[in-house]
Amino acid sequence: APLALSLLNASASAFAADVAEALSQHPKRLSPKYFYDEAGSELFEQITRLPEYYPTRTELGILRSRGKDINAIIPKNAALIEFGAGATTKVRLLLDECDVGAYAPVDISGDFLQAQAAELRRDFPGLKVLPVNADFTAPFDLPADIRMMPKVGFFPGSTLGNFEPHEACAFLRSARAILGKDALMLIGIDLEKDEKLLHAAYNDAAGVTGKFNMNVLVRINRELGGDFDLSAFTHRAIYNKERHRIEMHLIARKPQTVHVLGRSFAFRAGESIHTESSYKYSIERFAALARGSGWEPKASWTDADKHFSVHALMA
Ligand code: AVJ
Repeated sequence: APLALSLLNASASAFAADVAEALSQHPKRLSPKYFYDEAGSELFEQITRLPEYYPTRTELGILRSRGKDINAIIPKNAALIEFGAGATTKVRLLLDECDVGAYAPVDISGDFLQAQAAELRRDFPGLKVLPVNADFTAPFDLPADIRMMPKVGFFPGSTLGNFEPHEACAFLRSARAILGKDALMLIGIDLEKDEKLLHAAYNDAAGVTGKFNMNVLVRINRELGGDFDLSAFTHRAIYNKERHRIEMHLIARKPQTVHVLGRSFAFRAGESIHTESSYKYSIERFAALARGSGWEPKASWTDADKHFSVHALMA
């Protein structure tokens, strides 16, 4: 049977185990890493262009306007290691402005990496492009060619905000161990702001974020043989002020029982699956988190409205 065959696939079984465990939690939850199948990645690219979703364009504006300041503090002929390299828009801004000798995008999706690497080699002939196919949340080996070069980590997009604070600290410690002493790290961090702006950014009028959120149920149905009735769930993003985080939820409209992998999960009307947290920091709270993980804040830049920030940390 196709389901049995697909479950033989190692990643499908990891997906299956994670989903079964997460839906058994109280409250029910799912890991945001499972949003990014092909449809989810495309929906996220659409989100970055939504008028309400300010983070991407604001961070690009900072990287563009502060490129010279960033170049002034990174070591010459640096090796740039990007954690979770998606689209290359942001790194191209750094490559245009900064003296970078090598670029090592680290991502779990190998084919996407290879395609992007080929384009970068074409556009930046002098640059060594060394893709690393790995899960950046766990230790990985840097390519031999860059081990003797000064290292600069790059983690844009406030993707660090998807981690619980203790996980963010653990990731920053791990990145420091991988990059080594004297390394620099450039990190994009979304800043706390007017709740109306935060709420709009995750509940866009066009409903793209809702489709992005629902897509994880589509993926569970397709890849794990689940029977989620998509019309029986609705997207909601709330700002949890005391936790400083946007929470994305899928709310059950009515009582129902869902079956996945031979297990059944009962939902009360109004019960939610917590599918993602996006933590929002202040400059000071992020600096404290960085220090707690062994990094020393060296500089930070924001846009004029202080909606978003880019931080330079020293190992
Ligand atoms: C890619 C994780 C930074 O948290 O803002 C966008 C993902 N979720 N809209 C974010 C997301 C809903 C985004 N990150």
